[in-house]
Amino acid sequence: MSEDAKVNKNQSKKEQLEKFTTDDRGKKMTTNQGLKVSEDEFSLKAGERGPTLMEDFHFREKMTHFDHERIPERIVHARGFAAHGEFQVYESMKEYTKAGFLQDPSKKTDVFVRFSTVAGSRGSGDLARDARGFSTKFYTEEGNYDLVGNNIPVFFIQDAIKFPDLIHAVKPEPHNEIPQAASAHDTFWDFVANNQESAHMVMWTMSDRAIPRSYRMMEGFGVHTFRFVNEQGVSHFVKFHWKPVLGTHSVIWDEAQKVNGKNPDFHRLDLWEAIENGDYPEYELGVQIISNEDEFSQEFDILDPTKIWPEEDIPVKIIGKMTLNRNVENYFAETEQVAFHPGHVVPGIDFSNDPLLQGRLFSYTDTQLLRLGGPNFHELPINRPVCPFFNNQRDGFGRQTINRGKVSYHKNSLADNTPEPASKEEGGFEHYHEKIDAHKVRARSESFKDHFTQATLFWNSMSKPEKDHLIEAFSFELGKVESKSVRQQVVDMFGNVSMELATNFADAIGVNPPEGEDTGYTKSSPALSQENSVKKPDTRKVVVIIGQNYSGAEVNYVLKELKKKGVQPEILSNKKGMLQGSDGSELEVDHTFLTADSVLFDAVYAVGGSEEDKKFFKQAALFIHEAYSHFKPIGATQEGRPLLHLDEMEDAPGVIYGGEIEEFTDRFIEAIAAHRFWEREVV
Ligand code: HDD
Repeated sequence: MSEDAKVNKNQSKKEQLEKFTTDDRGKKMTTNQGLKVSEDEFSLKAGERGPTLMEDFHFREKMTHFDHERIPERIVHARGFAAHGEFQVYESMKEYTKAGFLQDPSKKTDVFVRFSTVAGSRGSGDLARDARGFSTKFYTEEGNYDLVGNNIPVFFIQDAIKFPDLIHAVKPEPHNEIPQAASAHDTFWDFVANNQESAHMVMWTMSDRAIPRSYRMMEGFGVHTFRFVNEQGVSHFVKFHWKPVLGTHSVIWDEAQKVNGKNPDFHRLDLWEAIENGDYPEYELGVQIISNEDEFSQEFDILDPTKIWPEEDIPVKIIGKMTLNRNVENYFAETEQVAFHPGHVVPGIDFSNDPLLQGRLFSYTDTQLLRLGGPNFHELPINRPVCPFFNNQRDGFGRQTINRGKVSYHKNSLADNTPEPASKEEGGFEHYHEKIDAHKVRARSESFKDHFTQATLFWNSMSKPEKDHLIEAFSFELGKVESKSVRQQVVDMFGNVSMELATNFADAIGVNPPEGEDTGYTKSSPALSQENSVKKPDTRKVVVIIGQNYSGAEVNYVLKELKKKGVQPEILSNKKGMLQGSDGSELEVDHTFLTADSVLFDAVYAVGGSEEDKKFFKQAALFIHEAYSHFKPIGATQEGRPLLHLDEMEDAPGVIYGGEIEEFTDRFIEAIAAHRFWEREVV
């Protein structure tokens, strides 16, 4: 490649990563110095039964590298999973922003997205009750743009200076490091009760949003108010949303806890498999926009990160789509070493004065310095921009770039005063020229001091099952709090949100109901309820409980129809191997009663088989009963029907059996598309 091409060409992220990717398969083993190794089983010794020799450089190199394999885990969001993909804007956003990647609908921008839980360690379970991180790195031609958001649109605190306090409170308690990846303990709830700005976010983390069904079925939010700035220098306030094409869906708390035991990698595996199967997760990018002039038009302060902009008041304009279509090659090199930063912006996107955002702008670089061992983390393949970059920064641990020449300062004459800053016209980033005229103060604006109205808005917007889940979540979490005083403080605090909510969980946790009156605030925002989200059968997992000599023709028909609708049937029996159908057809078993569990599936299709014994019957019946108590669709044909507990399940919503096979299949697919049947009475 000519020098010119090397310097000036933008690369696709895939091409760039390939240059750093190696494949050891089929190769001779060498040391890191390239020396071929003749033996890798025995260290060098003085005699077969003698001591190991210091001279054994191969042993020392191998052991030293191993001893240094771990790096500090992220202080928050330690457990994560990521994938590559691409983003395309639907129409030019020129009117609002000059950001290059938001101009041309024919252009694709490579992205890397990392999802995470917040509180747990790297090895914790995926189904913790927690916010989920949703970080996107756009590798644009103008540099990397990072949208570092969560699946919850508000935050616990209003000023970044309180972040260490919040995280100390939610992490395992320091004296005994218990509990892992959970907010159900004294210090977290003590923080909540004594920092009441957390009320709104706590409503979200106690809701179903905090236990998503899948990373593919979660919304993402930039949380803060940002700015769009157009070519003319005109700014608009903007909030970012990711809307999953499959809709926003959750599991229930009993399932979440069991999933953490049965398959702690549930969300990781789900994302990995979806991409491997070609069911690429898709999210539409939406923006809410408020003009500069309307900064004070709302009943809340738009700079306050504990507030949403209700979608019914300020519609979300859908502007593009992201598709995740490639799994990583190597978890550590990519997912663990990726470094996000809300301060990685491109021309056309700028910050607001949200004090939480302002503090984040410091914290993210600082944390990478420790985590990734120095200031050259931008050179790691996953973090490199795909556009060329030049400046006078030099040296430091692990430096990879070999900067030619002797000039590393600005201004200079020896290199014609280059690299030189670019003008605005040449794409140089210019901070938005906001006029500031103020006193230096440590204070919070009066306009940030209403902590309850939007928490009530959230409560008002929930369906009946969602409200029940909230009451149960508060009852569970506070039921684990030892301090009675803290429990009482939390009840009193949430009386300001809803008397119905607080009175109900007060009863469950053995403290007095809150005093006072209900707030009388009746506004609701239907967009907040997941009941109103898109529901589809696509990629829902149906477990087929089946035995030898199953009724072949029927089963084959149902499986074919399920697959046509994008449903994923998986075969479960009492042992692995092949099953024979009554018509001579065959099915291979994917799971057994030992290796899988009801909580890992969205629906059950009970088929049974004419040769199965009592043990099969008992295990299948238990499995199905659990699915039933989790409100999931259940279908049964032929020998599958006796597996249902008909005394309880007969004519229950979402339990499908009987009729011609075509009719059964249609009704079963409809039930799968409905996801859950909350109206079931479960004892
Ligand atoms: Fe943060 C990581 C999201 C407030 C300090 N944060 C981190 C990640 C996400 C968020 C998704 C994981 C990035 C990854 O996948 O590598 N953080 C948020 C959101 C916030 C927020 C949506 C509020 C709106 N964060 C926040 C504050 C501070 C931090 C107020 C500190 C002042 N966050 C960090 C951090 C982390 C981090 C310590 C840990 C690892 C990292 O940055 O790279 O710097």
